[in-house]
Amino acid sequence: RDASRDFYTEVLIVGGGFGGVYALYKFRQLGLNVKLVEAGSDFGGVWHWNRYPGARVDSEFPFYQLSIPEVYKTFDFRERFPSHTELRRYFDHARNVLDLDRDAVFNTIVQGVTWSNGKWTCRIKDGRIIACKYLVLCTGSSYKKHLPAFKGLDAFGGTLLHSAAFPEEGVDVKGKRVAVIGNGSTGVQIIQELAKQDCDLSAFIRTPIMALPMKQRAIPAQEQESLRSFYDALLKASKASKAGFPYNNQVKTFSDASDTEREAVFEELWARGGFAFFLSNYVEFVTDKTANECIYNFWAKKTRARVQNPVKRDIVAPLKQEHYFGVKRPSLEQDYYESIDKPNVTLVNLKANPIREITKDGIQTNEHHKFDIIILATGYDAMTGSLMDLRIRDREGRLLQELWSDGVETYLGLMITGMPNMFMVYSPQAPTALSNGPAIIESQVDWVISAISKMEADGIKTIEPQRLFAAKWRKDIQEMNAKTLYPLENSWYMGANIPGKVREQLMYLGGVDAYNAAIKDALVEWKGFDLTS
Ligand code: NA7
Repeated sequence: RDASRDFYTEVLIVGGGFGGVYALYKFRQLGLNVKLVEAGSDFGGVWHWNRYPGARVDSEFPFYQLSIPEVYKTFDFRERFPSHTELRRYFDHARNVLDLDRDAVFNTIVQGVTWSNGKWTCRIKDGRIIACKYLVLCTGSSYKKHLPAFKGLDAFGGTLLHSAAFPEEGVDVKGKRVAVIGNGSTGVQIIQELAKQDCDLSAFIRTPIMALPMKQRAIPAQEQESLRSFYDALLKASKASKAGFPYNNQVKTFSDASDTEREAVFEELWARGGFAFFLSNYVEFVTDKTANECIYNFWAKKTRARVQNPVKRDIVAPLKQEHYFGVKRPSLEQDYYESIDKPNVTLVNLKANPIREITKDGIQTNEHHKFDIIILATGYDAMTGSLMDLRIRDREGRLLQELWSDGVETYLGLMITGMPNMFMVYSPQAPTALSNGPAIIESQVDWVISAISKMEADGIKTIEPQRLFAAKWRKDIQEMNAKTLYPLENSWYMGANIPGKVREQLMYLGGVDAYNAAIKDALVEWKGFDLTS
């Protein structure tokens, strides 16, 4: 083994998406020696990997950015909901302005992490070893791709792609027969885009998503300039909100509002576009079946009116509610419902005709469909997959997979018992996927920075959560979850999209604001932590 490329750093950040970039920026300010390793060849995280046609974020301008003045003062967004190319331009800009490359090592896949003698040792796939005192995992929620175990998947003779692994040069679909399996937020964007191209498109739909109108628009330069001086305040406000956007909440409860008032609220939220209809709606939709049905009915009325083909209409927006609204992640669309109406688009309802196998030249349901290209928009082993792939062992040598074999246990969604000085960002048991990404990422990184600066100042060598506190954090989340409709849908929030994964709520449900209060409180007197000095 060539040891010449091994190194030690005080702080090692794993992952170069929003979390990693913000952490690198903050650790430099703290004056610690810091390095960032990234599996890909560039910064960007999900925006480095997701290059499929139509890829775009569902968080609106100006909230989907980091509160780093050097970057936001000099970057112009062009659209209310930026595309993947615009987001890569954003990361390139951050990279140049902050000279991020100075502390970054790309194409570096961590595949073994152990603790001994007061430091973490990371084994890299190519044999290098990197050691550190503090390990900060910014590996994201959606890194480990989910490839369903379809019989015959390997036998397909055409082009098989997962949505997160599109070639940089794109895929030519002209004149081709293309299948898209899945209609989560990814599938919706791909279907909407490919439907407009000269191809025969088939969308395989198991659970129809409830997509909401994006109301995309260009951001004029003048509007951008007039808002720029408020970015700092707006981004702070997003961290003090429920879901990472400073949206309004309803003043009246669902049950106190009359039918006319409810209808007016729905219309107003619908007209705003984006996630307003989801995040500013009556909060009871999460717990109350009647409120949920009422919101569903409004959504179905609006959506059904956009689909002319009656068979397709019933597949994507059934008249009678079959699934709860908003407890599986909704997504945003521009003209998805008009797109699927086109004659070159076929919908296959997988509830009636499940996939039996993938064949050499297509997909077998109760009939055989021939394809040149199959796109798996089948999601991720979300929240835990990227962490487990690091093959982290606790101080006793037990793998994270063993520790979490009966379910995830973290303290504050930030640390794991038995894993001192290891911090997680955009992690399970935080409001992660229920929040606008940068808002929760910054909240967590800011906490890690405060914790480590306090440790350094007070001569504390290690911190580690006490088991009782971690167990209570977990129990509180699951108890809160039991009072909601989340357990009734098979979402990746619940780990329910991956066969064999423990079915449990993976998100903290109290909102970004309450989460921030809880983690700050724990820091005051190191509540729930064991320290060594
Ligand atoms: P999602 O949201 O997990 O969606 C995956 C889709 O793939 C969903 O429609 C699934 O149907 C479908 N799927 C998964 N496995 C199968 C099998 N075996 N057969 C048929 N259909 C299947 O992933 P996305 O990439 O769209 O979005 C991930 C996140 O990225 C998103 O939430 C945003 O945060 C951004 P199901 O609903 O399980 O019936």
